[in-house]
Amino acid sequence: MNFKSGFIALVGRPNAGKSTLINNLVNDKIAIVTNKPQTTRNVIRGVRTDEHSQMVFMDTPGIHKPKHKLGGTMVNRSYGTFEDSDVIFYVIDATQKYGTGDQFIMDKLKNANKPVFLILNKIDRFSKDRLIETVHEWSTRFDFAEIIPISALKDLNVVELVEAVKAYLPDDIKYYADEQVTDQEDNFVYAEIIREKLIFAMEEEIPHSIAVVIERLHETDKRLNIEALIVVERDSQKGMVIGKGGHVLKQVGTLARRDIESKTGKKVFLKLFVKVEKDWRNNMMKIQRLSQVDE
Ligand SMILES: Nc1nc2c(ncn2[C@@H]2O[C@H](COP(=O)(O)OP(=O)(O)OP(=O)(O)O)[C@@H](O)[C@H]2O)c(=O)[nH]1
Ligand SMILES: [Mg+2]
Repeated sequence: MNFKSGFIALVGRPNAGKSTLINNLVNDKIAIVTNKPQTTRNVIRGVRTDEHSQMVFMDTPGIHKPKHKLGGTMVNRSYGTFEDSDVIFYVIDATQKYGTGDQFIMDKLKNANKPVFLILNKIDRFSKDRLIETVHEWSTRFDFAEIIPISALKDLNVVELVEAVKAYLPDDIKYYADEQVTDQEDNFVYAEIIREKLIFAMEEEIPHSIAVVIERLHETDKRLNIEALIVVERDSQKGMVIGKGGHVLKQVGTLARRDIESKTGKKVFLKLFVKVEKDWRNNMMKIQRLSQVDE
C-alpha cells in the first residue's frame, strides 16, 4: 500500500467543536477548548501519522461577522486554509438550527472547489430520528463529498471519519516526523493554556478582550520559569482579571501551572502580570503582536 498524505482544514462557526475534534484526531490536547465562542484565534496544525498515512489537520478560528479588526483577522485566517487544504471539514453543531451564519459559510465553500465533508458534531445530544432528519436536510443544501455524524467530545464515529478521509489524500510525502503532533512554538502553547483558564474565569465580553504573551522564559532540565503578560482593554477588566485580593489571578495561575507541568514534566514557576492596552483589538500592529502571528 502506498503512503498517502494531505492537508485537511476544520472550519465552521464558533463553538461548533473544531478544537475538540482536532484534539481527538491527534490524540493530544494541542488546541484550547472552552464553552465560549471565538476561543481559537490562530490556525493550529495537528498531525496524525500511521504506517500508511499522514493527515495534517488545521484548526481554525470560528467564522463570524467581525466587530473588530481582530475578528476580521481571525476570519481571514480561516478562509486562508480553504486554499491550503486538500479536503475541508465543515464542522457544525448539529443541535443548532441552520441559519444565516451557515448560509454565509456555505457560499464560501461553494467557491472553494475542494471536497467538503459535512461533520455533524455533538450527536451525543441527539436522538436517532432527529439525526436521520438532519442528515437529509443538510444533504439537500450542498453536494458534500461525505456527511459524517460524530461526537468529538464522546469519541463517537471519529475512527470512521479518519477512515473515510484516507481516500481523499492526494500526496505521498511525509511532511512531519512521525512523533510530531503539532507545529506550535512552546511560548504559544503556554500563552494559550493561560488564556484558556482566563476565558473560563471571565464572563461576557472580557474573554474576547484578553490576550496573553510570554515575556520571559527560562528553562533548565527540571524547571521552567515563565513570566506572562495578560493584556486587557479597560481598567475595569484589569480589576476583574485580578479579582478581590488577587484571588482570580491566583486561581488562573494555579490551573495553568498544573497544565503546563503535566505537559512538560517540569516544575513550573509562573508569574502573571496584567496590563491595559486600550482598544488593542482594533490596532493591527497590536493584534499581530498579541495574537502571535507574523503576517
Ligand atoms: N456535547 C458535546 N459537546 C461538545 C462536543 N464537541 C465539543 N463540545 C463542546 O462545545 C464547546 C465548544 O468546543 P470547541 O472545541 O472550543 O469549539 P470550536 O469550534 O473550536 O470554537 P471556536 O474556537 O470558538 O471557533 C465546548 O464546551 C466543548 O466541550 C460534542 O461532541 N458533544
Ligand atoms: Mg476552537
